[in-house]
Amino acid sequence: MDCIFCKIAGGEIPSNKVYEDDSVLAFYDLVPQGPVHILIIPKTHIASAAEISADNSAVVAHIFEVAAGIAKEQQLDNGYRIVTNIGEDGGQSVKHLHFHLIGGRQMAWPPG
Ligand code: DGP
Repeated sequence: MDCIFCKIAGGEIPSNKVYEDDSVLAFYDLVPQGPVHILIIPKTHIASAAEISADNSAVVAHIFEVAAGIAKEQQLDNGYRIVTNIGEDGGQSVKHLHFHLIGGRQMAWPPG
C-alpha cells in the first residue's frame, strides 16, 4: 500500500519524532499550524476515524494517553487542540488515521 504515514511509521521516510512505542508514533507536522503541531498516528494502517471499531479502538485510547503526556512535556498548560480530519469534507489529505495536536496559540471556533 502506498501510504506515506505507513512509510513514516516503518522508518522508510524520516520524520522528526517526538514519541514512539510499539503501536504509536508522534512526529512534528511538516506544515505547522501553530507553535506546536505534532501528529500522532497508530503504526497499523487505519484509513480514518470513520474506520475505528471495537477491533482497533484500543490504540485510539492509547493515542489519547500519549497526547496528554506530550502536551505536558510541551508545556501546553494553557490548553491545546486535538483534531482529526475525516474524508474530503473534513479536509483529510493523508488517508491514515492521525490526530493533530496543536498548541501555543489561541484557537478559533468554529474551525474554517
Ligand atoms: P490532514 O490534512 O488532516 O490529512 O493532515 C495531514 C498532515 O500531514 C498535514 O498537516 C501535513 C502533514 N504531512 C504530510 N506529509 C507529511 C510528511 O511527509 N511528513 C510530515 N512530518 N508531515 C506530513
